[in-house]
Amino acid sequence: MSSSTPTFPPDFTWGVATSSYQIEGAVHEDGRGPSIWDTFCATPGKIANGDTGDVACDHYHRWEQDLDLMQELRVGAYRFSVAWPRVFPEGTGRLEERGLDFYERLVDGLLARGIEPHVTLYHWDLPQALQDAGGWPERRIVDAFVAYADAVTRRLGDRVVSYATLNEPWCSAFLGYGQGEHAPGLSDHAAGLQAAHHLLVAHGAALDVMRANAPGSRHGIVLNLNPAYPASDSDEDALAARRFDGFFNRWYLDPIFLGAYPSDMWDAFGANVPSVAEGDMAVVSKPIDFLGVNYYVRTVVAHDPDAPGLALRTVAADAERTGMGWGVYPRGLTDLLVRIDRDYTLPPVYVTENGAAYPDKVVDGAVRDADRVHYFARHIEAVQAAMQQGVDVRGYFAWSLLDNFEWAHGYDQRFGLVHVDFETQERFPKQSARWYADLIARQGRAAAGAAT
Ligand code: IFM
Repeated sequence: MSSSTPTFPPDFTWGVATSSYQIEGAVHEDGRGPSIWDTFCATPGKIANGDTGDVACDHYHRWEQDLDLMQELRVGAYRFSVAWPRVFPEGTGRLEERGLDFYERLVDGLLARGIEPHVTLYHWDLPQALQDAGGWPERRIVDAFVAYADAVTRRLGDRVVSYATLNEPWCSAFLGYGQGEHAPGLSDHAAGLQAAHHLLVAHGAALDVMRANAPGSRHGIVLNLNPAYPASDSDEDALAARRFDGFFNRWYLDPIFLGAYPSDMWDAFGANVPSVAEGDMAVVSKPIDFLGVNYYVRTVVAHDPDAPGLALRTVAADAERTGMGWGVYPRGLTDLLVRIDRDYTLPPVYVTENGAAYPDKVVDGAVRDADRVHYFARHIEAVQAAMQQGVDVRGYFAWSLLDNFEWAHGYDQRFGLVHVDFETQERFPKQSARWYADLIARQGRAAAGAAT
């Protein structure tokens, strides 16, 4: 890093993130039940190359090696998710202790290495049995989630620094039930909105038991937020951007922080709006200790009267793109953090995911991923810019520790700081991992007051 290395507060959290289905493999081990992603992967045509999470990074067996890698990279925190079907193979009822044993070993292994555990309860791998009973669009899933949250927090307790109920409910609901791109693969707008509502109710309903079981932990939620910019100065484009923002961001932020769905979107969704039981919004808007923000892209939006639904289209505005084809716009992260801080009364914020896939090349046993280094450097500066404008950001988690199973893209897209050879399961840090380790070390030195 140059002399322009940003300086963060000494207690700022520097972490890496992963999720269960994307790295664990071992899908038939220790009593794990099937999840909707096992089923989706087995459905021809859903995943690139017919890839599955059956083996993934084999983290279930190689977790100690992966924890050692984190320690080598000097990360202070690890955000991972618990697989619901390892804990309740049928979704409810019979508890599988061996599943909890695995996560307990992981938590203790992290603590032994001086790394903070940050747990996400739900990162998309719903037990298939619950989907067979209707999945997130069915109200009874709320009780099942509360029982699951109870079991995990009861076992892991205060050893975990933070618990997020959900990761990116926008994806679970709208990609899973509304647009069919993710498991369980339904394309039903109304089902997507009802799923979103039950995800939010489940989040709020679980908080009390989570706090009772782990009073010393922080409890919150992780949202993927996508700032919308109008394609022109016209009022029509400004309104279209506002609608996109409503669909993507406000539909989740408003219920959590204001206790109501945004009225403009409620009207726009018409007959597809979810049924909301009395008292639900008070449950959804229970206070939380932190908000996790996942940031990857911004979206430029134009009014399009011929487009179905919200009468808008997205415009490709950013010349620089990642391997996913996603535009690179670091300033969007600053704008987003400043804007949500202005519009809501926020608890402390963590950037719980940020990162990029690039078509890495292994040359002479190394991956020199300068593009990823550049991506991270600019986004970390963008976080600092938001903090300088008063946003209370407490931490940053790079996505992801390892190259892993990137959902419908299978293993084609590599987000890792650490390269994984999926044939041999050999891992080695990329240039970006060394760079991130160096950044963390420099922040540590700055914290200790030493010259950099
Ligand atoms: O890999 C995903 C992760 O599971 C959720 N957030 C976005 C990442 C990149 O697409």
